[in-house]
Amino acid sequence: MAAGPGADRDATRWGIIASGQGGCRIASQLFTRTDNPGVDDRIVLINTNDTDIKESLDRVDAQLTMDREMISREHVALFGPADGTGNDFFDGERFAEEGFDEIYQPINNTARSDALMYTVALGGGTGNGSTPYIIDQFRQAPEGGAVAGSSSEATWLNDIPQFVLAAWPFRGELDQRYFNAVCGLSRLLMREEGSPNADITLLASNARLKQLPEENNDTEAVAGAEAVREEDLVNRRIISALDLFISAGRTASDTIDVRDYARQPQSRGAYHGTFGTALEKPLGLGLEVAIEKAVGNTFVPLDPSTAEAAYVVVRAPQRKVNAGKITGGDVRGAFADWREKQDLSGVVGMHTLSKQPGGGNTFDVLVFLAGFDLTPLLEESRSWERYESERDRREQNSTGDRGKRIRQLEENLRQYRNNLEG
Ligand SMILES: Nc1nc2c(ncn2[C@@H]2O[C@H](COP(=O)(O)OP(=O)(O)OP(=O)(O)O)[C@@H](O)[C@H]2O)c(=O)[nH]1
Ligand SMILES: [Mg+2]
Repeated sequence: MAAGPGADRDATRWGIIASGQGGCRIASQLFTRTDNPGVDDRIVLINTNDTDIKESLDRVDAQLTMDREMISREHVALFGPADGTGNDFFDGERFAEEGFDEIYQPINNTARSDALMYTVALGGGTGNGSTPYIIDQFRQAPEGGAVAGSSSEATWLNDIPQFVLAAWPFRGELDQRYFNAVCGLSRLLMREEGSPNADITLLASNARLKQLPEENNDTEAVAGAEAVREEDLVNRRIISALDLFISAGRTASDTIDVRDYARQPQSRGAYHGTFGTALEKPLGLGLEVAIEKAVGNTFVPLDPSTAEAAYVVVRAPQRKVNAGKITGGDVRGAFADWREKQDLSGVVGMHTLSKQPGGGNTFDVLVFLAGFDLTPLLEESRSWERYESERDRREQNSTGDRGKRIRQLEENLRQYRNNLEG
């Protein structure tokens, strides 16, 4: 998976850090491709459990472009006890703290980059427990936290942008999953003492992604095949969106820099966002129609009029862009029209046209919305009620300190949402 034809020395080099089973399954998709623009092979899978990592790779085994031994040697980190966390994020966090060196070394060796993208499923204990902890430690690097003790070469982490793709549970999972999800969201958005943690938490609801209409031919063909698991469909959609998100800083006419993705939402107090995609649309279809379609397909339920920031990335075949069949001006115009129609003129945002090497007759659209009201997500699958019932159940079997921490996480999330409204 060497730097491919689209590689550009000036473009942002991303590193991917996947934690827990869901996170590792999402990122394992990347090992199936000969070319990962912007990522190459800077991918690390971390888990408490070797069997789960094997399982993630088994799922894509026939399509792997790298040998398994090499993946195990350079792209895998194991930490904590092999029997896992029993779905408890407090334990996931503690194991990450105790095993930080095991986690840090492969990241430092393999995922050294200009920006980090974490992938995690929020319903679990391992990914959910460890990811906010690692982000917090890296935010303090190179001077502070666990990194300072483990390496003097941590300067690449200094001020590094940290994004997280966080998957919300499917419908009908156990209460504990929604409990984990709510607590994990709070910990990604804010450190426990109340300052920001991840730069942007990108939310993707499994429940929502499962029910969205099939997006492109590829997915339809796959969906037609037998024994395709719902997670695999969801994961492919997530990877398609991440590809577009990452493509924006590369060979584009109006380039969106990775820091723009964070800076503008953050100036409005927004540290969360989501994607919507419209893939493989025929060139000639109105761009505004495609943007609307992408907004209708957001990865979490939301009201777009509550967004604080909106970005649009259009990716089209290089030959068609060079021939003027689709231009940066077209994208700018469609983005402006759409914003006006949606009454989003006051919202910050940017747009870009990125070029896909080669030819073809279709284009892809990504919208990235940030800072929207979280209520529809917290109501989805009765997530909040289920969080509360698990919280109350735990309070009855009181475990002192943890009970206090849960209240703090809840308060932080409330505070974050209030700040957004203000
Ligand atoms: N998007 C997505 N979600 C998944 C996938 N596999 C599991 N999940 C979700 O992940 C949640 C469970 O988290 P896991 O990632 O399995 O947990 P973990 O991080 O390994 O932590 P443990 O609880 O210690 O096993 C559930 O809510 C599932 O819906 C996947 O392949 N893709
Ligand atoms: Mg697990």
